Amino acid sequence: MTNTTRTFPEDFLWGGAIAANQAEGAWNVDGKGLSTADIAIYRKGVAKSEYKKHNAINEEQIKTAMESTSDREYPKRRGIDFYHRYEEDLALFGEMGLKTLRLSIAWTRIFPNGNETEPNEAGLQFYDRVIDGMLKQGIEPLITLSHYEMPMYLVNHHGGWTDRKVVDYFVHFCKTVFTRYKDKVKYWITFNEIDSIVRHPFTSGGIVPERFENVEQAVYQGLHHQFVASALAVKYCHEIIPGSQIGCMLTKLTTYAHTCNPEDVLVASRDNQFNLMFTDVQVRGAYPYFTKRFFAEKGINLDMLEGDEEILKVHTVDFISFSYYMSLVSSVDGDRLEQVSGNTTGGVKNPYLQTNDWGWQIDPVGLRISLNELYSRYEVPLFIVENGIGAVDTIEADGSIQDDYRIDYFRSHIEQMHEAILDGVELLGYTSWGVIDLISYSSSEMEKRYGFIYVDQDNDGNGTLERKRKKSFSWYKDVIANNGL
Ligand code: BGP
Repeated sequence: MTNTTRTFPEDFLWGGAIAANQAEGAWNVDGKGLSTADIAIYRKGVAKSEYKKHNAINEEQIKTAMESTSDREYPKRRGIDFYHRYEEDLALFGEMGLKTLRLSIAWTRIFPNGNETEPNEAGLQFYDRVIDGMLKQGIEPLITLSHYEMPMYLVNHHGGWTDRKVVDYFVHFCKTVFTRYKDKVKYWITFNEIDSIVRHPFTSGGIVPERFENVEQAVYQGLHHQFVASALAVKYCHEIIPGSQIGCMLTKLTTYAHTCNPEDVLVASRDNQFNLMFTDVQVRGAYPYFTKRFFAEKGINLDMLEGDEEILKVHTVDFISFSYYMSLVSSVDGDRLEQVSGNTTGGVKNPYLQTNDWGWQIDPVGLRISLNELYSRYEVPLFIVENGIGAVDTIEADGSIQDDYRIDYFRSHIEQMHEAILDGVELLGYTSWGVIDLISYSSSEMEKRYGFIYVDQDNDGNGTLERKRKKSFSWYKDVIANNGL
């Protein structure tokens, strides 16, 4: 029945999100192996509009990074030292009243090379402590199994996700953590932004472009293996943890047509269709009809094992989770028109919207559109697991951080989320991205801050790492205490 009362559901999961690769640091502690996130390059000084070109990595850069021990050059190695400061951070999350915290388990803490039979006990013990800490604060864990990383051993010896064997290794990792945390964790997510392998094949897929003759073939083969691995994770999650809920995760990119010229509308509709290809496979259990032509035109031939189609069909997800930061505009004349500067996904500038300093177009109504679009297409519960604004914060003379722009961003998005619930969309919860400041994915910078909690660290890693409540901290605390209203 449709909910028409002006309220959020009683058990709505208000929360925050972080990921191992951007928060933990401690990249070489307690037996952890190297992962792609530890190798991703710091792009200090690179113009924001140049990001796209810098998403790739070459042999020489990999060699240098593998030999380096610098966490100045490679900031994700130091994160915000959540590895050693998690107790203090969880206490702050508890104080804010978070009902859930989304975080990821680093594969390389549990299996340093990714392919061992026996897990690294010290890695498991770290997550024992974190999960117990969450439960002590009354915070429901929501765990991502793969968030922008993969063991470097598998990158160098198996071509990343292009090798079918990696599916087995990943499934072994999943079974290990399901078994370990089965009595404590109910909510799981398989691959963070599973579509991201297309935008950054190295971080998400362990694919080094120059090692492949046909990079697109490698990317879609890697994606196919991730789809199968994700479906098998769903299977074993349900088997090992009765009553568990496991979802897929998508970068939701609401895309508008630049004009009502049918050619523009067609381009935008195809972009939206492509965005939903990833959920089509994971929710409906099969590649959608349009992928046949898409793959044929690109000369892509997927190597599928007998039984793959059945695996995808049977083990579909319980919910769809997604990130939402911005909307995009597509045009048949895209190349001639003014582009949105900076953001990694591109597109034409929308004159009706403002952007943050990184060119991401702020569009709360687009969130309502996205929620309705996803729900009407699939009719399964949704979960917003990333939303927020990256901004440069300033510390005032009195030591406070007056981040009203962040409050405005969240207020307007939460309002639209509420409208979508009134529209009838079934929404499990909302976790703000970077509930505490952490290292940005796309720039590896610290100055692109998302948190309600400030972390004293600059782009070069200088700072005390002290945590400070921003103005938005008490604002979000009130939102949760009043169940969103
Ligand atoms: C999503 C990622 C996150 C996070 C966020 C913000 O795509 O899942 O890991 O980083 O985007 O992006 P950025 O850090 O580049 O500003």
